[in-house]
Amino acid sequence: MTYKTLLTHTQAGVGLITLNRPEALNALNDKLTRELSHAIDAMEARAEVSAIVLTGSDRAFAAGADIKEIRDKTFINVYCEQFITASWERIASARKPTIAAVSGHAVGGGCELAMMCDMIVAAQSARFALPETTLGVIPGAGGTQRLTRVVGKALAMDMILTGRALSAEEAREAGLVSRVVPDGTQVETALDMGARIARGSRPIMMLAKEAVNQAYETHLAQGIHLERRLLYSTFATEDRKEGMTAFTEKRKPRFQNR
Ligand code: CO8
Repeated sequence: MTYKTLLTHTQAGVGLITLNRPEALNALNDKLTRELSHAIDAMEARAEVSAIVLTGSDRAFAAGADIKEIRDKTFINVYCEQFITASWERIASARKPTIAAVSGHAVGGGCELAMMCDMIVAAQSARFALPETTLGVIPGAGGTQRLTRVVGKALAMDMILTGRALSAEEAREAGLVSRVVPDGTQVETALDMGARIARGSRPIMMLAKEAVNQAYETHLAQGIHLERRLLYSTFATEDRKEGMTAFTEKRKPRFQNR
C-alpha cells in the first residue's frame, strides 16, 4: 500500500517505517497515526519481517501531536473520538521487536511514540522532551507512565513539569536509550540490530520480548513465574533443539521459525 505520511521498506528481515511529514516535523496527525497503525499491522502479518524499525528525519523523529489539528477540539471531541487510544498505540502492542531510530526532536507525542518501542537508538543530535504542560495539557500517550518507569520519578517530574529536554547522552545515562551513535547513522544501526534479531528464531525473539515487557506489568514473583513458563515453552520449538544442537556441533544454527 502507498501511504501519504509514511515510507515503508523491507530488507534483511527488517521492516523500516519512516515518518514522512517534513513540513510539520512529523507532527502526529490523524492521517499519520492511522497509516502508522496500518503499516504496523502489515509488518506484523508479513512472514519475512522479524523486527520493525521506526524512524523520522534527521531533523525530527516527531514533534508531537499535531497542535494545529487538535487546537480547537473540545472535551466531547477527544472523549468520543478516543483521541490517542483510537490510533496511536499500535506499535506498543506489536509482537515483533521494535526499534525507534531517533534523530533531532522527539518531543511530546513523538517522545511517547519512541518510548512505545522496545528499544531506542539515538543520534547524538536527538533531544527527548515532554513539554505538554507548556501547552496547557499533560502527556497523554503513556508519557507519564512509561517515562517514569524508565527514568524514575525525579527526572520524569523535572522533564514533565519544567519541559526540560534530555540530550541523547543524558537519555542513555537515564536508561531511556540503549545506544547513542553519530548523526546520520541511527537508521543503519537500528537496521543492523534488526537484522541481528532476524538471524535468530522469530518465535524465540517474540517470547523473549514478551517476557521482558512483563517486567513493567507485574510483580516480581508473577513476572518470574511467567518467564519460567515462557522458557519451558521454548522447549516445544524445533528452533530450541536446533540452537543447542548447532552449538554442540560447532556450527551456526539454521533456525526455521518453528
Ligand atoms: N504540530 C503542528 N505543527 C508543528 C508541530 C506540531 N507539534 N511542531 C512543529 N510544527 C510545524 C511548525 O508549525 C512549522 O510549520 P510552519 O513552517 O508552517 O510554521 C514547522 O513544523 C517547523 O517547525 P518550527 O519552525 O517550529 O521548527 P524549529 O526547528 O524552530 O522548532 C520545535 C522545532 C522545537 C520542535 C518546535 O517546532 C516545537 O516546539 N514544536 C512543538 C512541539 C510540542 O510542543 N509538541 C508537543 C505537542 S502536544 C503532544 O504531543 C501530546 C498532546 C496530548 C494531549 C492532547 C489533548 C487534546
